[in-house]
Amino acid sequence: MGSLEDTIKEIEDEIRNTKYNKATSQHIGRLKAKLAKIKDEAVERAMASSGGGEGFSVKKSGDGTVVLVGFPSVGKSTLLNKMTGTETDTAAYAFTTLTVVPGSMQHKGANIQILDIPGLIAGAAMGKGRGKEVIAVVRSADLILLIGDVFNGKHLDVLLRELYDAGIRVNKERPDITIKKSGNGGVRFNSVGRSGLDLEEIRAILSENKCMNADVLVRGEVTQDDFIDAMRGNRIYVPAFFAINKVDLVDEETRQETEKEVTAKFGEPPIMISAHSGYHVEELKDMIYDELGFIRIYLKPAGGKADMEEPLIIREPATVEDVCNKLHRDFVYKFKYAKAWGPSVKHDAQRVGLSHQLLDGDILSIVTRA
Ligand SMILES: Nc1nc2c(ncn2[C@@H]2O[C@H](COP(=O)(O)OP(=O)(O)OP(=O)(O)O)[C@@H](O)[C@H]2O)c(=O)[nH]1
Ligand SMILES: [Mg+2]
Repeated sequence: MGSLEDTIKEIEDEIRNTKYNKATSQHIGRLKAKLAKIKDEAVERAMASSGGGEGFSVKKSGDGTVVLVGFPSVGKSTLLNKMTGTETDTAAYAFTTLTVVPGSMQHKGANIQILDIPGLIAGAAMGKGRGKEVIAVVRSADLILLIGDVFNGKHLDVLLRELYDAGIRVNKERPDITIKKSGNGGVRFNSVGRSGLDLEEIRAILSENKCMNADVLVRGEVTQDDFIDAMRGNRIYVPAFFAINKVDLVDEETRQETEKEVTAKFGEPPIMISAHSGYHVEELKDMIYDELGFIRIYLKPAGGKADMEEPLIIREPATVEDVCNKLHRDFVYKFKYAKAWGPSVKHDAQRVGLSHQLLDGDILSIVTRA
């Protein structure tokens, strides 16, 4: 184990100590690709060896799933209880929660699933402290709510690094990179717009993964890390934001300090809350709702009146097909056509197909075969 950690550290040091320029870019690319490979393999080994994990997985349900991620004792379970009325154990000692506890929160008509998980610790990506199960749950969420408390804003880096090592990329669009391996012909590289990488760098990175022949297409500007991510695969891109809990315990000055610290490290200000007193918890619910990007679709039975009281809640981007799938499994098979009124169409009662993109406030009438 020690030697693997040493190897990782050695490579990391070398990357840090090499200035990136035209002459070193291939070397750095190769080192980074090597590092990613070693780390991925270590994570895979840890995941395979740390046992089956009894009944840890939870079925996703509701209109969207949020997972609460943070170190032990920051108040994740207390917050879940506050937001959902669930009764999970909370306690003043670490590792109170040992499994995934789901709760559901009703907000503005949406039914949002909230998952409380055991506290994440350093090394989680490598399977430490039920890391395997925790990471699997985090990877499946639609939104990550990172939670810290006023005393440990500093631990933020560790939290973000664990997620990163587990292949989770927060608040980042998936870079538009296609790598098609081929039998021969070497590496061919095309880009739409300025990619930021050159053929030699790409070739160096690919060869580190024993890939000598490939067609590469990059749209937009990307980094070496983006390219390595695309090559390794198995990366997920999830939105996330930060909440700092227990603000009731400190004075205004400490609050502001923590807020500043987190903002500097994370790139955007956290929401300051108290799960105990409920301070800013309603605002937090609003943020979750907005972040999940819900839209409301009013359903109208053919020949009847639209139900303007209880819209169907679905996440953007949503097509008619997505709505059908949410209503009933058979709807897509029996689908004839649909009619729409509202922001997504040019005129009332416009005929639309399964692939039509819906917008917030649309009224939809689906016509199926008997
Ligand atoms: N003063 C104050 N205490 C809080 C707040 N939120 C949680 N606590 C306390 O902090 C302790 C830990 O809370 P938990 O909700 O169990 O923390 P957790 O993050 O679920 O911890 P693990 O399950 O061990 O990962 C408990 O004693 C809570 O009562 C808060 O907003 N203010
Ligand atoms: Mg807990």
